[in-house]
Amino acid sequence: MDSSERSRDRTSGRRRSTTDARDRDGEDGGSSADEAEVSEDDEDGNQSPNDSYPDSLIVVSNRQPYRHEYEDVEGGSGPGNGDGDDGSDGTSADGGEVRTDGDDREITVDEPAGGLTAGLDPVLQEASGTWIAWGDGEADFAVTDDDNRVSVPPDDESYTLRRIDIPDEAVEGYYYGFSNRVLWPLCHEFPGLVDTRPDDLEWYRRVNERFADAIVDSASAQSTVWIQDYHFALAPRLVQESTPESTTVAQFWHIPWPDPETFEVCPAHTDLLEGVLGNDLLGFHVERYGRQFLACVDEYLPEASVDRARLLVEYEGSTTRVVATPMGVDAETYDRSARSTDPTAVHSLFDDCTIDDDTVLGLGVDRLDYSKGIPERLAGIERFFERNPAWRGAFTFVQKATPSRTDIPAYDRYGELVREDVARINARFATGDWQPIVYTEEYFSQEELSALYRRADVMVVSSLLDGMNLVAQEYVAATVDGDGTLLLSDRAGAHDRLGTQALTIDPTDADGVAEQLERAVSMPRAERKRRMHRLRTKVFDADLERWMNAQFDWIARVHGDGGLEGGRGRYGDSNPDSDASTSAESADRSTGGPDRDTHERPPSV
Ligand code: GDG
Repeated sequence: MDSSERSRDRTSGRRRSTTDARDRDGEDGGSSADEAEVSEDDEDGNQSPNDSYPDSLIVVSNRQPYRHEYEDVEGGSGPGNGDGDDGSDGTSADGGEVRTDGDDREITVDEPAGGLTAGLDPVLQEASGTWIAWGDGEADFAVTDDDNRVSVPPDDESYTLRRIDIPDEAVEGYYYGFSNRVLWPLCHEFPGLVDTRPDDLEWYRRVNERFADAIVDSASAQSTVWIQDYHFALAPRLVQESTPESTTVAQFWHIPWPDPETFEVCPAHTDLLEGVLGNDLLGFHVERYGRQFLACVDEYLPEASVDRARLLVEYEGSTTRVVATPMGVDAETYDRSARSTDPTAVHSLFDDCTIDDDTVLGLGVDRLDYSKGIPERLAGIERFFERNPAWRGAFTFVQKATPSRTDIPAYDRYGELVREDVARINARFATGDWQPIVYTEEYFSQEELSALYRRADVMVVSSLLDGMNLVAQEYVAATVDGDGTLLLSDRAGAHDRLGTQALTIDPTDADGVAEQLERAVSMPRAERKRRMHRLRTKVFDADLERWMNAQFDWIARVHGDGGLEGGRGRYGDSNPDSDASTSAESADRSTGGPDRDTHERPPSV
């Protein structure tokens, strides 16, 4: 893979620590991998150290939790392939000191710094499991054993990272091709953006086979295989066919599932359904995606028997249970991070402009992805200034956009469109010392992002379709002063849970977005705080850990005590995630920090 490919997506920065390549040669690396294998292969039925996690857990994802890079003389290894597909967040902060010494190249390790990878890393550490992922780092295979395994974390080796070496051509076909030129636009209901190239499906198949082989090789009868996302629609069936009945195969699909009419556009759509039905458990963020999946099975796999009431599919002798478990964020970390920032820290984030302390600040944070509705949001902001000239100079909208998958033409065009819109709106409304939209494509550390979230008075999430949307939840978690308003698209999965306390928008209705912005900036402070207080309760109560536990609870029922009949894919009916508790502790989080003044400086709108 070339370095431009490596740097074209930028949402995956990591914390970085330094390892000397020489330390990894020979016995050192080999013995640590062996140790990890011993614990993984403990088949005596022993519980893993934390009983809430499955024994012999195998997590599979496109993105890996640790990436090894050669440190170059300029002092920067690329941030890798990341595109936030798994909701990962991260920083690209440099870790330890880097030394160069002739041909002895230093190797750095980028570590997960947020999102799903950071959330699962401690789980794998406690479960002593295995993580299988694409090894996309330049030095990844310099530190692995003959089976492409390395023990991680580097400073406290406790689980096995098994890397899949994917050649550049295969990456282009599987990742930048079928995954993101076909499945992503289809699942987000953009059939017009589907770009079907001749070899992409075949690469997708082959890479799925490679992953499936590695999974089967790592799995035992007691294993739980937990596959992440749409990059692996074909692997589950391959794994199911080659593992014992007692092995559990589960998958979480992080993006929406389309309706049957849209799904039919997908090449090999029945193969995909058969592949996904290799899972004992299939998770979505919200039930309607699961129902659309069932509708597709009903429509295109006549031999399958679909129980829509119980969300079950029987196909070729096995059963797949569909569940909805909405993903949360690591709310504690955003809260802590926001509390520890200096409120003036945001001043240093923008080189070319200053944002006054009394400016009312709107904020958008997104990958530059056509599903996020950024031009639609900008149209709403434009309408807001048309309707409310008194807010010129007093309200600024910061749009933080992270370039993603830029080698795909639809993404490149989208970036251009967004930049043109920003320039046009700024040219139309700017005054001598103020501009309505501050636009940046800089990558911010999680700390910087938290500071920005905390400072923002209004957050706008205007997705045209979004599996969940973590940004909305991160904003709430970081609003530690309890004062801020969320405008949330009714097409984001997050709306199902947060919609009653957020201000709902239809992103395609510019007037409606402008009206809700007006409402947000003129809302009495007491109402803003009341809404935010409730939002914070919801976000803290349904955080990342809660989501993982809900998934593991379901997984435990596949073959465990909760299963009614035993055997592959047999389940009980009730949802183990009762979703009931509202902790007093989390309800009290919207306290602390200085109170902000009311927004109502210009005449109310
Ligand atoms: C997919 C689904 C679902 C972005 N810029 C920076 C940065 N980010 C982080 C955000 C957030 C993540 O990227 C984006 O997550 P989203 O959920 O908003 O969207 P997708 O990337 O499309 O994720 C989505 C998710 O998977 C999980 O299942 O919610 O629906 O599309 O965490 O914070 N993080 C940092 N600096 C940036 O500049 N630190």
